[in-house]
Amino acid sequence: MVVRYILKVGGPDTIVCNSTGCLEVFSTPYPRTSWKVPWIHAAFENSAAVASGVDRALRAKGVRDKWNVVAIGGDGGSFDIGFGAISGMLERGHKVLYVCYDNEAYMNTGIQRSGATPKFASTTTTPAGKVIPGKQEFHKPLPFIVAAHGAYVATANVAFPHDFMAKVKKAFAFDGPSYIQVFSPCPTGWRHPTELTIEIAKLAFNTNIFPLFEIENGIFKLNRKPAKQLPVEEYLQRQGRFKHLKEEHFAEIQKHVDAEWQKLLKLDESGLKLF
Ligand SMILES: Cc1ncc(C[n+]2csc(CCOP(=O)(O)OP(=O)(O)O)c2C)c(N)n1
Repeated sequence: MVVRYILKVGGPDTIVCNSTGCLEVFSTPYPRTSWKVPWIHAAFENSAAVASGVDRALRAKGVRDKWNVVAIGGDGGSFDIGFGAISGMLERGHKVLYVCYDNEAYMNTGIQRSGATPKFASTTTTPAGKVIPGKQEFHKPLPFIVAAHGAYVATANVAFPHDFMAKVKKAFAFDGPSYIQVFSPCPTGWRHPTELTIEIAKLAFNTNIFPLFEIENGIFKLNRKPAKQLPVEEYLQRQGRFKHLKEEHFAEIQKHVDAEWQKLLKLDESGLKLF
């Protein structure tokens, strides 16, 4: 879904640099490919560096305006191992859109925790049991870390395709680096039926677990607010990775989500230029 929406906006004149991960694996089973646009398989950690090189090469050839350049990586490839390459791409000011499809763990290699995995999620490296109730840390605030570099930043969600595509359009038009983090449930890793994917993605929005916002010219803007905020249990209880959670865990997550949401509301109202 993420790729379909990006390419609906970008069209055939789009060059894709793809980090190692689920997307690369399932879209290129040797000797076939699902891609009908120029596509480069980067290593796990360096799609942002490869895309930076593509940007420079197109400039050298005098054809930069003809192409959209997008780097795509999972959250492991973006939050953790590829973070240095992303930071370099942003700091050098390349005209590249980096899209992180955020399925909240290293899924391709069997559901290991990443810096994007939410607190208390059970993964193979943070297994819920007698010792710990799943991952012990909250996730890394990557959109803000990216925004501090001066890039155009947005969050998106596969359940809101028009919002996502409008942000992709804006990013491709922006003369500099941009970053979109798109919420993308993984039925295998989150242990929910595939047909609940969009329902779960909508619940992440309606519980304020994954807010939709932009940071443009350093100014934070909430794009939409849930008509009625739902309790986090509604989202968490539908997924096997959270099935061990007790009342106290729900309460801790709710408290954290509410505090974060209050912060975002204040930022939104302030109109403050953060970066
Ligand atoms: C340097 C390096 N370390 C480890 C791996 C093994 N590896 C390949 S894909 C992957 C996980 C990818 O996770 P993520 O970026 O979150 O994408 P997803 O699989 O969830 O789509 C790992 C650990 C690798 N290819 N290269």
